[in-house]
Amino acid sequence: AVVKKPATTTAADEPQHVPQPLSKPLSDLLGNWSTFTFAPIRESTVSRAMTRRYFADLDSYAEADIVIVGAGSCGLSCAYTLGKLRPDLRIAMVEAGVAPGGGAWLGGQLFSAMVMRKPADVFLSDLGVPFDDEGDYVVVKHAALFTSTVLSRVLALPNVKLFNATAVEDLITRQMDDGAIRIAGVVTNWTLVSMHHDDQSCMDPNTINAPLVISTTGHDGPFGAFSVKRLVSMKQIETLGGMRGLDMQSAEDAIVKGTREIVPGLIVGGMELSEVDGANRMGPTFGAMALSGVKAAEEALKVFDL
Ligand code: AHZ
Repeated sequence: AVVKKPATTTAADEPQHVPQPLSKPLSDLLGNWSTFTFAPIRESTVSRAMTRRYFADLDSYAEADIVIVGAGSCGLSCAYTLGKLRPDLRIAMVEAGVAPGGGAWLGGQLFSAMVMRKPADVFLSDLGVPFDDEGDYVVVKHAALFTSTVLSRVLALPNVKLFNATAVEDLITRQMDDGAIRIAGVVTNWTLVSMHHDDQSCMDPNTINAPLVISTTGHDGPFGAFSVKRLVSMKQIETLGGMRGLDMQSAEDAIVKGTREIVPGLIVGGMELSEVDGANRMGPTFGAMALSGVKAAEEALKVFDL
């Protein structure tokens, strides 16, 4: 069981305007274009509107319940499932890129459509993403429809904060009574700052403490498989199995079944897991990424003793 730390206030605690559909055409409400003008503004007001919220979130999420590393299809599916099931848990998502979504903006091979094998269609239905039913598999007309929908659902949750353009650069560890190591959070830095580690003398990183980290950083590459590569270098796992060649039939089952807590405090899902287990890649079929995210969320709830 995990002890939750008290939260401070977050930017999400501020009252939000609830949008209402308009009863008239927009231009009726905007008035005459010849006399059109925006409400007044001062530059510092814009800066403060953004920085106040960002720093309130940094303050609040310095103690999170869960950190999800990587906002690709697996990480986003996980955040959606967890954030919706447990509004009491405060979830920080950390994404190295400016644009969240990872490899799921195209269906693969540079074509638009996204294929998901059944039973991943249940996840699409829950999200409200339409698809063509082709029997054993379904097709979303554009991968960006899936990615933008899951992203918008995640960002609308009051208990999830996405820190994008922020890379996880190390893991926080704690020694337990039996001598074993538990992962207890992440070390982060802004990507642009970290690019200058070589030409600046000292760049101190930021941190997020959390009793549980879910890593979904994708297969190996310049950024990918970050957490599991770090587990090897800190001698918490002996070696990586290395992602194997493409086999759609077997790869997706292996990723979903294998999604689990790899070392205490660190759950690994999505293609990062293929590097641990030596699982095959599946190429452009995305059901396993969605359902590995769902399973990672359920594994996380076990850690929270529920
Ligand atoms: O930017 C990365 C991407 O958005 C992000 N990421 C990686 N390292 C990070 C770090 N800190 C913060 N150190 C980091 N963020 O993680 C995200 C991974 O998304 P992804 O789409 O690459 O991974 P996924 O497992 O969600 O989906 C993989 C889908 C497949 S399968 C496949 C194949 O078989 O070849 N290829 C892809 C892209």
